Amino acid sequence: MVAAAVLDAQGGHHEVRDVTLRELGSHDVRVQLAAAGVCHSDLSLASGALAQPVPAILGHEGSGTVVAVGDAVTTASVGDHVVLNWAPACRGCWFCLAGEPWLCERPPSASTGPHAICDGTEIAAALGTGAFATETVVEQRAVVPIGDDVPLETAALLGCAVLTGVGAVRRTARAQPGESVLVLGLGGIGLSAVQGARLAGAAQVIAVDIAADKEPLARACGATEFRLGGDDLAKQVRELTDGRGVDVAVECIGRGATIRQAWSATRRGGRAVVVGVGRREDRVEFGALELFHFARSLSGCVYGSSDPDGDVPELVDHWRAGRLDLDALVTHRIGLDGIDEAFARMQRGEGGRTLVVL
Ligand code: PAD
Ligand code: ZN
Repeated sequence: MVAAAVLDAQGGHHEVRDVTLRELGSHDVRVQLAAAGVCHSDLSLASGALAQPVPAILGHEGSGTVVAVGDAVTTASVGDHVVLNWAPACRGCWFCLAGEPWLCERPPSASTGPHAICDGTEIAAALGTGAFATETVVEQRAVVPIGDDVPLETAALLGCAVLTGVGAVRRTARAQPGESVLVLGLGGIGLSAVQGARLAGAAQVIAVDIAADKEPLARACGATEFRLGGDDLAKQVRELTDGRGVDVAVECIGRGATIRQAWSATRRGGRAVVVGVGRREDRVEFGALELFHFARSLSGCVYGSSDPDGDVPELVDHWRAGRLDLDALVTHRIGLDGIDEAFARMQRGEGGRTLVVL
């Protein structure tokens, strides 16, 4: 039996239950989880802002130890420390072959049955990972082995926040040494984007949130300036950048209003990247003439345009060299019974990442 935090209904609460995981298929691995980060995407899946069949086990930012492998598994062995990958690549579809595996159109969960069962009820795994549990079963391509020297608990953050936030700056926006970077929204994703800007060698990293207590967290991650968000944000940012606006703006909230602010704070010819996952009905408006006048680009961003199989080991190397600080992202540690409270804290804009320690 495996203990799991089960969400019965969108808009409902989590309850910790004993569940039976699906049997190990020949291409599957069973992972005993060490930790799982609580991401805003989990909150969106729980609240109904994003579609999710229920009952479900959420959690997609996980790390742990492989405890069993199917007979056809070649990429992981029992005892390996691994990070979960919520967008595993098939390596054969059009997107994978075009070098954009984060857009892979053949997710593994499509082919498998229910993830778990409790009292005869089938339970889904959100994003195929189901990391809010003591163990999970995933396809081998959904795990990335890491070295035993990486602290297994904080390694969980590599599986979403760090890959996404660092990738948004370095891969999606291709920030260059000496550039100015604005990060709007300082949760786990935004704080990771701040670290991504530092890694990229940005000369100026302007961190913005509506919660003033994010300032020390942002500075610990490499922010050179902190500002409180508001309607005059673009003006504040122009004042900090010789009247031009930033080279790169990264929105890590997922609201039309803040996407618009990120766009307005970007210099002519600059790049605005939207990492935040917005609501279907939300809208962003800009004038048609603005596109010509400002010649900015605006792009969406899935998983930081990262390929976890290559990018997780690279991030681990940055951690080894002291250039990436995983501890600086974590402000709370909870058990499986603390997820609803972590969501409430997130809605109040409190703290950095919360880790469910398993
Ligand atoms: P979080 O809730 O921990 O952080 C969001 C932050 O934004 C908080 O610090 C808020 O205080 C702050 N905020 C809210 N409103 C404003 C505002 N008007 N101005 C300034 N700051 C504000 O979330 P997170 O860091 O876990 O995730 C951030 C987003 O990234 C969220 O939309 C999530 O779904 C998305 C995400 N995208 C991907 C992807 O692949 N694109 C992956 C993972 C997460
Ligand atoms: Zn996430």
